[in-house]
Amino acid sequence: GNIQLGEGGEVLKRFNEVEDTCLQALMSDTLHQFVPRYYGHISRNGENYIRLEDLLSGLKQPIIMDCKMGIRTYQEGEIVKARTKATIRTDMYQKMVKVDPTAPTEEENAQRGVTKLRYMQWRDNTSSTSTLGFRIEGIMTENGIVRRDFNKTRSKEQVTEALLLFTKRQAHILEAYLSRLGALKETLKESAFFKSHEVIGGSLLFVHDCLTNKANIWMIDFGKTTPVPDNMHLKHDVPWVEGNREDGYLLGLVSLISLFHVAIME
Ligand code: 4IP
Ligand code: MN
Repeated sequence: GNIQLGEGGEVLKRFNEVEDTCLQALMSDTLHQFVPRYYGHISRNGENYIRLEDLLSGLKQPIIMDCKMGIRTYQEGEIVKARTKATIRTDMYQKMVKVDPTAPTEEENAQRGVTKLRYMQWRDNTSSTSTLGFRIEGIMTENGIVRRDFNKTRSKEQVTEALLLFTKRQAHILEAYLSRLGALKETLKESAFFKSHEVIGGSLLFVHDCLTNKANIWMIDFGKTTPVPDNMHLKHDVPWVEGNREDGYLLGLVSLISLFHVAIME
């Protein structure tokens, strides 16, 4: 996709102004320990890239899970766009039909398209995003096999099942993740960046290595993370109503912690 390997063992990600600004700010925030190290940007073959620490460097057999955090994955501006200048997306209609042929309305079938807002809301409601405040986007197991078929993984039981698959029920790995999730929660509460930013579409990347027994989590993907006005402080653990900018990031983190607890008991 939009990730490449750089020369100094770093990772190059397609440049995005919003993400670049966030990463810069994060380097001097308490959250820096949960964010890949940022080395500025670089231009290569006429394309601009963000240079980031390679989170997999030194790992022999990394096992990876990407969880997209928050109770919604679209920005409030998407609602405005749908109301004022709705673009009909055929690609999103097709992605929708592939997962559930009965999902589109008669009108959507007739136009063979949906608005981005409609697609994103459908994705959030079909997965665990709306109810649990996060969803599993993908899991890569040791032989490099990637599973991305978690679109309809919605209930606590289904998510727990996926966590057990990801960790192979290894108690020390589950415990290492729990401890890291707890530390992240405490750090988020202290973070000036977190108070002042609406975090949409950001992921937690879970990485462990069967050979070294190390397990870690990282905050990644800040392309839709935006500052709120100076007089506004987000709580991240209250429901979203249009205009309050709340993302439910902490609701998702609390769900994850509780489901890792359930997984340990299984
Ligand atoms: C994707 O849907 C993700 O929601 C992307 O969000 C989003 O990109 C894409 O919108 C949308 O098609 P699937 O994951 O179901 O394929 P993210 O970047 O957070 O992964 P945006 O642009 O919203 O960041 P389009 O408009 O880029 O296609
Ligand atoms: Mn992501």
